[in-house]
Amino acid sequence: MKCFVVLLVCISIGWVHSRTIFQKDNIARSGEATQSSTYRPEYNAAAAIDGNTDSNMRYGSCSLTGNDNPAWWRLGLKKRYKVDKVLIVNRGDCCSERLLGAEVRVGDSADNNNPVCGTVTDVSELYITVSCHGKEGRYVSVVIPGREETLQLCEVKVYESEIPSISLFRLIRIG
Ligand SMILES: [Ca+2]
Repeated sequence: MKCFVVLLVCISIGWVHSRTIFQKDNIARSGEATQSSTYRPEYNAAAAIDGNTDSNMRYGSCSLTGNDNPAWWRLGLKKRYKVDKVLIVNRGDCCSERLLGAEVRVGDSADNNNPVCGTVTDVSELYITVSCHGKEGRYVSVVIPGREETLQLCEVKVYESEIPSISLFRLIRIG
């Protein structure tokens, strides 16, 4: 009986661990990105979801729009997700302040007219996290409203909300 309990505990630890890894997956990598305009071909929207967080624009892993009003970048996901948080890697070699006021929006509208999760108010750090608290949708957008601006994103990572689950630990306890 003791061996059986130990086995169950081991299985449940592995199961919980695997779920933890799954929940931390960056779902942005499987989406398709587009933006209001592209300053030069190498600064295309997909550079912000290529998995490379290099923040130096010259190394070709950042997206960059023209001077648009509004400038926007949009990620189309393969299905609807409940979004926990969005991590943005800002440009590091220049002009980080351009991202001030940028809004992260999540929803089902393909024209960026979606609820706002949060606004970038501090660009002192390269990595900016915006909490979306489970807002649901197929699209994640970064929009700079109200002015002409260039939008530059060296990486955007999107994390899904945790999926409620019944712990096997609990089942064991019940048993
Ligand atoms: Ca990148």
